[in-house]
Amino acid sequence: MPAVVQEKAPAGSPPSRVVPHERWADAVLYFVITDRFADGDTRNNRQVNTKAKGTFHGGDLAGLRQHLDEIAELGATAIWITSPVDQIDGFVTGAGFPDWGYHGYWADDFTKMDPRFGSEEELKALVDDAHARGIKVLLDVVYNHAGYESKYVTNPRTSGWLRVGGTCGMDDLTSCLSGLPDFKTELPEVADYLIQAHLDRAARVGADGYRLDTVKHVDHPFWQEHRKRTREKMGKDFFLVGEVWGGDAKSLDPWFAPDEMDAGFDFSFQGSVLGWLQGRGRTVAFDKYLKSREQVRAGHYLSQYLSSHDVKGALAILEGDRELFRLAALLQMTTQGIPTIYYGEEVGRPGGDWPDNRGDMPWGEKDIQPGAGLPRDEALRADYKRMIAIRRAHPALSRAPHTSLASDGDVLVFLRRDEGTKDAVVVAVNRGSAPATASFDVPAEWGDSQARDFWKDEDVPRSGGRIEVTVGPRDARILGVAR
Ligand SMILES: [Ca+2]
Ligand SMILES: [Ca+2]
Repeated sequence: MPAVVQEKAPAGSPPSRVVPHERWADAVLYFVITDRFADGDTRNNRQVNTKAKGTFHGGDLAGLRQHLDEIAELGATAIWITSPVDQIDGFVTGAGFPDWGYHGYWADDFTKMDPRFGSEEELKALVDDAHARGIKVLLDVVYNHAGYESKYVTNPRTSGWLRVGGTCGMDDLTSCLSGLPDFKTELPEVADYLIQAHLDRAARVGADGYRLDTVKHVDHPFWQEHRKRTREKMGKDFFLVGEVWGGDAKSLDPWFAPDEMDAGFDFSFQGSVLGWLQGRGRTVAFDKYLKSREQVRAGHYLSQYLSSHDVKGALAILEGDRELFRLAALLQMTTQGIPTIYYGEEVGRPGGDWPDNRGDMPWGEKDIQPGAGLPRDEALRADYKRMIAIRRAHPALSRAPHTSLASDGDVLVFLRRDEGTKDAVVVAVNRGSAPATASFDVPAEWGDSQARDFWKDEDVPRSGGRIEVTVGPRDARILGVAR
């Protein structure tokens, strides 16, 4: 019998690999609702009805593992997956339809995996396969609450750990968010249990960090203890990105100043970018906004998204205008901070308001459930790949400060210049319907090298020490020299 059996990739198709990011500032994050991505094992399907919005759709860790190349080929360096822990076995009807815990935010038992998503062995295999492709994995973790009527509430041993009904408070920390049982994270016994349950799993599967849910609803001493213990067990690189609702460069500082986490989602980016592209507000104001994002505390990061599971997606806000959506993505990928791509938006998943913003991953002609047959915009995906590749090749785009070069009329021109790598890139975006001109002094970092437009993939001539280019209507240029 052969001693070695190849159990993965079929012959002739080695797994796609990305160059791993060296620092989190350079990461490109891809967020997946596991239940809505790919169904890799129909044997674990329960409460599955792909036609209903609030039921499980059958996606699982096995399916995500089978289609990791989809994400690797795009160029993402990290994946954030919704929580795989055991969810309550029922539904709520407050929204007017049966709504289940397919999203992973209604835990029944943090120490168990939900069989509908898969086993811990499957989670570990997913992490191992992601690592083999150069991709890191962040687990979504909820400390603030349990699912409705979860075992933590009904078990007499733990029922005192939670605020429910009349014991719910009135402030951010003690209120019962959406009526969910609120953990008394201020009690050492509760904090210890919650931290340990997640940390044990993260260690067993080799996760690279967490996306932290509902951060402002849990007390600061908890987050400080949490930071200490995650670092003790997982090392100092274990990455923590928090959801502080409404967070931006300034309002995240109470969590960054005590170093409770590395990064936070930037809730200001979507509205600012889409508003400017739609012609609302002056270019100079948008330019100032981009500059203001640098106020984030040193060593900490913003993560900018265009769509998420909690807000209306960018393509829907833009009423399906893919030209403007492409420009929004280009601004996301040429701006400081960690871009988070919400699964499927890169192929034009239409999104919409909740719960339509949690639809199935579109797989087009590929026979992958639950999103087989949903149209895919491959041209848009190809543009995403190019934007990500340009960003990864030019550290100035992820690390450098923002310097305004022009902000007149409908055209924004800015320079990103990174001292450490001597990399400099000029970005010009035209939101208007007429061609415009962008002209600027050649950055010293370019020396005598041939200037290129990486986005148009063409050489750009210079005249004296200046460059002058035309920026087409609703179009952009990304200029620099090859590295
Ligand atoms: Ca399944
Ligand atoms: Ca709370």
